[in-house]
Formats: sequence, structure tokens, C-alpha cells
Amino acid sequence: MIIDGKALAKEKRAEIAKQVEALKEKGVTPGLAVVLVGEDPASQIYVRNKHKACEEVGIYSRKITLPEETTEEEILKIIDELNNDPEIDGILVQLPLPKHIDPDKVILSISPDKDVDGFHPVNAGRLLTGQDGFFPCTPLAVMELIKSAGVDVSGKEAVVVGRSNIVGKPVSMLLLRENATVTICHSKTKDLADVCRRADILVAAVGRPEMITSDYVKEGAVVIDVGINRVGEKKVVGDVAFDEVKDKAAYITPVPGGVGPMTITMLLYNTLLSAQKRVSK
Ligand code: NAP
Ligand code: LUD
Repeated sequence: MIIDGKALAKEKRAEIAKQVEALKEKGVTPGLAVVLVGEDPASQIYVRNKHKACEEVGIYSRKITLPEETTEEEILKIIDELNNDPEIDGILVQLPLPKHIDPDKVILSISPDKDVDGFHPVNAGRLLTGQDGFFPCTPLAVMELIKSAGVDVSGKEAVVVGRSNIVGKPVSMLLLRENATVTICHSKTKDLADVCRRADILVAAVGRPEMITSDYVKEGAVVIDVGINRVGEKKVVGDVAFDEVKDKAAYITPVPGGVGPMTITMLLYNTLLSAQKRVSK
């Protein structure tokens, strides 16, 4: 069975739109600021999609596009202004940033209360210690996709391939919070295929086109493909060799149309959550 991320995203966005409307009736419009530095073509597409998605659900969105040469100091100043801007509930700085800018420093400058990406160490710490906070959108998307298939995570063997701060680690923590037995793999993992074959739930977040072939997958597993890899001129493929794995997996997400659309949906969700917190303050 293919898990349709696009259809799920549409459904969730309709629910979010209703809640945005309810907030607006109380006089509060959720607001998101997206900062894009430089001209990375993929980032431009994602930022445009985020902006469009905000419009679709009634969230105010402000796009701040800065030239490649922008200094760290200038970015920190803009974030400081956004931290203090009452119209803005969420601040997102699209990654990757140009080489001369330290992403950790930029992330640290975002107020944890407006950190809708969930990248700030305070929010990462909250995820790790079981508190409420903002959690990264792609990992939240992965959890929603698994739940949409009616799969109960509790007690299952979950294997995550990749340990980045934006996908691998936080998705592992979300799975652990929901009582999966979690194994985290990376480039130094020995016998990766053997480890992956233990998985009831396999999450691939590597960035290597179609690396996860059917011999990495147990019959009946749930396979979530986070990878976005551009091959050739226009084609986008995941980290999973979809055509051969789909016959072995019980559930699988496609690329495109899987995790991507749900990632943006969870950004809308985090922004709504932030605005709701503003109302209850
Ligand atoms: P990343 O920071 O490059 O991390 C990749 C991880 O994969 C690292 O932990 C690395 O291990 C591991 N790895 C690399 N080669 C490996 C191998 N041969 N065997 C086992 N592990 C290996 O990437 P990321 O930011 O997490 O993104 C991963 C993929 O997801 C990319 O394709 C990205 O475009 C995509 N992505 C999609 C979305 C979405 O919304 N759909 C969101 C974010 C990212 P080491 O730590 O040992 O180097
Ligand atoms: N930076 C992200 N950088 C890149 N795919 C995304 C993404 C939507 N600060 C910050 O949004 O959360 C972030 N926060 N990221 N990403 C990747 C990562 C960031 C990737 C893909 C998509 C967001 C998306 O919509 C579609 C799909 O999979 O169907 C289209 C795929 C395509 O490019 O054709």
C-alpha cells in the first residue's frame, strides 16, 4: 500500500485552515517569516511552496529574501527584529545557508517560542527530555504518515538510517517517545542491510538515491522515505528503490508526494500552535 502524502497533506491543511479561521475570529492571525539567503534553486522552490501553503490556510507569511553576500551580523539583526515583531509567530531560516554563515549561531538567535522549525537547542532538549515544545517538521511528518496507515508504533522495531539534527536524530526521539525500540544508523554502521532488515518501521534519511533496495527490507515493513535526490535534469528520487521495495513493504511513501508535502503541512501546524499559545498568554 502506498501512503499518499499529498492527499494526507490536503486533509490536514483543511483542518488547519479551520483552526486558523477560529483564531482570526478572536482577532489573531498566525504569521510566519521565512528567511532565504542566496539563490539555491531547491531552497527557492521549497520557500515558494511554504509561502503558497500559508496562503492556502490563511496564515500570514512574510518572505525575506537576502543576497548571497549578506553577513551573519545582518541576518542576526533581522532575526532580532522578527523575534520582537508581534505579527510574527514563527521564524524559519531556510537551510543550507551560504558557507560564510554559521547555521548554529543563526538558529541560536531565534527565540525558542518562535522556532517553528524546532531546531533551537532548547526545543531539541525538550524533545529529548519528554517536554512540550516545537519539534522539527520532517520528523513530525514521518510520524503522521505512519499513523495515517493505522500503524501503532509502540513496541515495534524502528530503524532510522541517518543521524542529522534536522531529520535522523529528532525522528528517532519521536519514535522513542511513542515507545518504539529504536536503532539509529549512519555511515559507520556495519552490516547496514542486516540491521535494516530487523525493522518493522524503516525510516530512510540518507540523501543517497535509491540506496535502500529490497534486500534491506523485511517483508511487511513500513517504509518511510525522507530522501530527496535530484538525478539528471528534472527527476527526483528518494533514498529507497521504490519499484522493488513496494512489493515487499506493507506500506511505503513515494518520492515525490510522500514526506515532502507533509513537512510543509507540519510547518503550518507549528505556526498555528505558536499563534494559539500567543492567544492563551
Ligand atoms: P545529512 O545531514 O546529509 O545526513 C545524512 C545522514 O545519512 C548522515 O547521518 C550520514 O551519516 C548518513 N549516511 C550517509 N551515507 C550513508 C551510508 N552510505 N550508509 C548509512 N548512512 C549514511 O542529510 P539530512 O539533512 O538528514 O537529509 C537526508 C535526506 O533527506 C536528503 O536527501 C534530504 O534532501 C532529505 N530531506 C527531505 C526532507 C523532506 O521534507 N522531504 C527534509 C529534510 C531532508 P554520518 O552522520 O555518519 O555522516
Ligand atoms: N530548512 C527545511 N531545508 C531543506 N517536496 C525542507 C523540504 C518540502 N530551515 C529549514 O523544508 O524544514 C526545513 N527547514 N527543509 N525541505 C528540505 C529541508 C530546510 C523538502 C521537500 C519538500 C520541504 C517538498 O515539498 C515535494 C515532494 O516531496 O513531493 C516536491 C519535491 C521536489 O522537489 O520536486
